[in-house]
Amino acid sequence: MTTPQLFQPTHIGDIAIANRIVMAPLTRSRADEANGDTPGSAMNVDYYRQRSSAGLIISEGTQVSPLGKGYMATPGIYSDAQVEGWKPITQAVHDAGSKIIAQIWHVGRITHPDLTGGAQPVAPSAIQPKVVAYTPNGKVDVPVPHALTAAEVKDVVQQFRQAAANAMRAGFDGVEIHGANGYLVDQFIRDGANQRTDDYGGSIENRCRFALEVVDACVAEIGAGRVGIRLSPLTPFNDLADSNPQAVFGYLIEALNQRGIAFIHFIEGATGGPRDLPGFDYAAARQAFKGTYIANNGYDRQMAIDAIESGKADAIAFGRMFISNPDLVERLKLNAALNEPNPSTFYTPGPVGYTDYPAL
Ligand code: 8OZ
Repeated sequence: MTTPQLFQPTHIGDIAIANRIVMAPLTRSRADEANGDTPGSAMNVDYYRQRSSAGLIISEGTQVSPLGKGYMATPGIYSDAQVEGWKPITQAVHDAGSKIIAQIWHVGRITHPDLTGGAQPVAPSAIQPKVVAYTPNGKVDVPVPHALTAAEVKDVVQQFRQAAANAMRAGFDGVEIHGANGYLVDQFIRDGANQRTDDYGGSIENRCRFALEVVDACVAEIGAGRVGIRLSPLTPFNDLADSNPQAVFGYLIEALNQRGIAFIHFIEGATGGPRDLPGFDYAAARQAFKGTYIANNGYDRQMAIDAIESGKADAIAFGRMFISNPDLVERLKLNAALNEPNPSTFYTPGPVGYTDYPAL
C-alpha cells in the first residue's frame, strides 16, 4: 500500500512542509486582553505545540490595528509586546518540526466601539451589516461604519505591511492575508458592502484594488513566496454577498498570478456550512491559479485524500477537527477515531476545550 500524497511533503511557495494537512486559522479568544491583546501565555504555546504535526499551521486571526479587532481577547500583531508574545509560539512550532504563518486580519465593519477602545468601525461604505458583536457588555448590533477616506485606506494598507514585517520578526514563516468571511478586505471586494465611487469601488478592478494593494505591500515587505490570501467567494457569513462572484474572483485570481504569491486558501461554499452553493467554479479557479491551492470547508479524511490524489487541491485545511484532535495528522494516517469538538468552549477563557483534548 502506498502512502497517500496527503501525508507526503511538498512546498507552499518558499515554505517546505512535511505533509499537505494545514491547520486552518481558528479564533479562540484566549489572548491577554488586559495586557494589550498579547498572545504567548504558556497555554497558548501548548495549544499550538500540540497541533504541530500539521504540515503548516495558520495562526488564529491576528488584528493589524486596534480598529481591526472584532471579538474579545483576539491577539494583535501591531505592538512590540505582541511580537514578543508570538515568539515562543513560533519557536515551539519550529522546534516540533512544523511551520507557522500569521493570519493578518482587519474586521472592518464587523465590530463595535466596545471592542475597539471606543473608535467607530470602518468600512468601504457606510452600510450597516445585520450582525451582532459579542462585547464585554454583552451582545449588541454592530453600528453603521465610517466610510474610509482614500487616505485612510492607504493607512490600512500600511498597517498590513507593518503586520507582515512584524510577523517575520516574530518568527513566522509567512502570512495569510484574511480576505474572506466578510471582513475588511472582503468588504472591498464584494459589492454588498462596497458602494464607493472612487478608485476603490464600482468596477471589479476598483473593488479588487484594496486587496491587491495589501498583497503588494506584503510582497514588497517579505517576498511573494511567503504571502498567501484566504478567500470565500460565496460565503454569506457576516452578511456579505456579491452580485457576480465568478467575475470578481476570476479577475482577482489573474491579478494574484501576476504577483506570484504562494497560495490561495479557498473556503468552498458557506463557511462551516453547505459546500454546494451555486455561483463559483472552484475547479476552474484551481486550474487558473498558478500557486498552491489550499482547500477548506468540511473535508473529511477520504475527501482530503481524494482531492489531493485527483489534483483538485494541493493541500487541505482542517478547522474544527484540529480544535478537538491535537494529533489530527496521526489519526488521519491511522484512520483512527476522531474526538468531536465542543462548540460551547470554542471562545471561552482557559484550558478547557483548548489544550485538554486527548491525543491517542
Ligand atoms: C468565528 C468566530 C470569530 C471569528 C472568521 C475570524 O470567520 C473568523 C471568526 C470565526 O474568519
